[in-house]
Amino acid sequence: MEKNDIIYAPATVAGTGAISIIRISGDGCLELSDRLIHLKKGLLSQAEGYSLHFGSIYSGEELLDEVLVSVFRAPRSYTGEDSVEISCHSSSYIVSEILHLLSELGGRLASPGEFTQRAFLNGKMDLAQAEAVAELIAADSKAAHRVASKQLKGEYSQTFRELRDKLQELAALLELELDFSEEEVEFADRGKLKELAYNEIERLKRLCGSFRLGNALKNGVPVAIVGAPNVGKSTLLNALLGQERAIVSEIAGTTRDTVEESIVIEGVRYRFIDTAGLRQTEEVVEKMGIERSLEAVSAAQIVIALLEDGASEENDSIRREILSRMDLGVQKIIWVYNKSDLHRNTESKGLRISALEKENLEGLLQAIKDCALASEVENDTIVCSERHYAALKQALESMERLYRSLDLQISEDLLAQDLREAIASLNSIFASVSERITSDSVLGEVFGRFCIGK
Ligand SMILES: Nc1nc2c(ncn2[C@@H]2O[C@H](COP(=O)(O)OP(=O)(O)OP(=O)(O)O)[C@@H](O)[C@H]2O)c(=O)[nH]1
Ligand SMILES: [Mg+2]
Repeated sequence: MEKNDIIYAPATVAGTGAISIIRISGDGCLELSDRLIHLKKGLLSQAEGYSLHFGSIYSGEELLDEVLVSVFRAPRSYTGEDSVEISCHSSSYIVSEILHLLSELGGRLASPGEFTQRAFLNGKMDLAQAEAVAELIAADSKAAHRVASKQLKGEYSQTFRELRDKLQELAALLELELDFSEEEVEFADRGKLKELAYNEIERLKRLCGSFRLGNALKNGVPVAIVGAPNVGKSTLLNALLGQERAIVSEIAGTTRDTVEESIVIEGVRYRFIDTAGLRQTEEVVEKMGIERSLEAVSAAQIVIALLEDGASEENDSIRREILSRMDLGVQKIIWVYNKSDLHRNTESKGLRISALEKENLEGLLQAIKDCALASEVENDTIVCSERHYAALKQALESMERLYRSLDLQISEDLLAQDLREAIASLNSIFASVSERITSDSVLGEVFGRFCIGK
């Protein structure tokens, strides 16, 4: 891949809208565009930056389309290079013909994410911001959008930069100790080092912990509906979705497999998962279904445990079973009594609903919303990228190793090595190109997941 060669790609999906946009970027792309597009007067290569032009594109002698052309001059463009955007009519024929002409004129079809990769390489954004571009495009709910746009604005990177700076301070303290080690003075006080390391470990832990929520906000909050057979789990799923998605019957053991459907409620996407009823059984297929139910419990952010009034003993064993699969530090559980329509005279306890009569579903929805957002503090950094999470975990491991070693008589060299590793892990999250610490494999991983044209 040459550094500034001319790349082009459609930036819009073919054939769906009225207009399609084709992007071109690289050294000499204005001159190349002049050979493709005929303006009434003047040339694109003489146009000012940030200007809009009307022109025609010919395929041989024949008029192909009349187009609008935006010119962005370096460095004030998305990629930081001279760039052009052609808005043409959204015919798949017109688009493919223009792409063909661009190729004949010497351009190269961009690879996925290559425009953003150039923006990164030209110092327009750091790595986490570049990733946020893809997240923003994929965001399909307000919550996912909010997380992505915070990351795009760079507040997110700032958190990691601060953390990295703290670790560098620690490294400096250790180095002092190294310098003086010949004279057998323990220069930096180990207690102080430990305290500093401890604080950063706590911060790393909090950030790692936010991944579960971040991932949920991005991909939808998984909400598992579990309980004994026949308590009305499938009825509840259907009621929440407002559609007959799962089969309901009075036969216990109707649902054999997990059934999943997602909806957006007040800006947050929820993935509701209906499961097979929990009970002792020897039946092979049902057993497999029940194992899946329990896996759904472990994987959920929120568990709706559906119980039946009166069935106290059965409820107890189910309670235990569910709780044994949960990490209550991060997962939330809502205990719900269903079929309140059958127990009108019972004293009310807990959250009572009737899935069948759609009674008090608002109460349940409120409880779900409270759980989903309880841990989301407005100004907190929420990690939602798998890649960042992996890097954070690595940094955390290195720091914990360092922390343990501080008590032992381990040489400063080794301590410094742990710190260097932790710093490198953090850098890999947000590094900007000027910091020269991003490897090609990281770039490949990040930009390979983009769509073409971005
Ligand atoms: N009266 C009343 N009946 C309900 C209510 N919710 C569900 N039912 C009935 O209970 C029976 C079982 O409902 P399902 O939704 O299939 O129960 P389930 O928990 O999915 O059962 P399995 O899939 O077998 O585990 C059906 O006959 C429903 O109509 C409710 O709130 N009130
Ligand atoms: Mg069911």
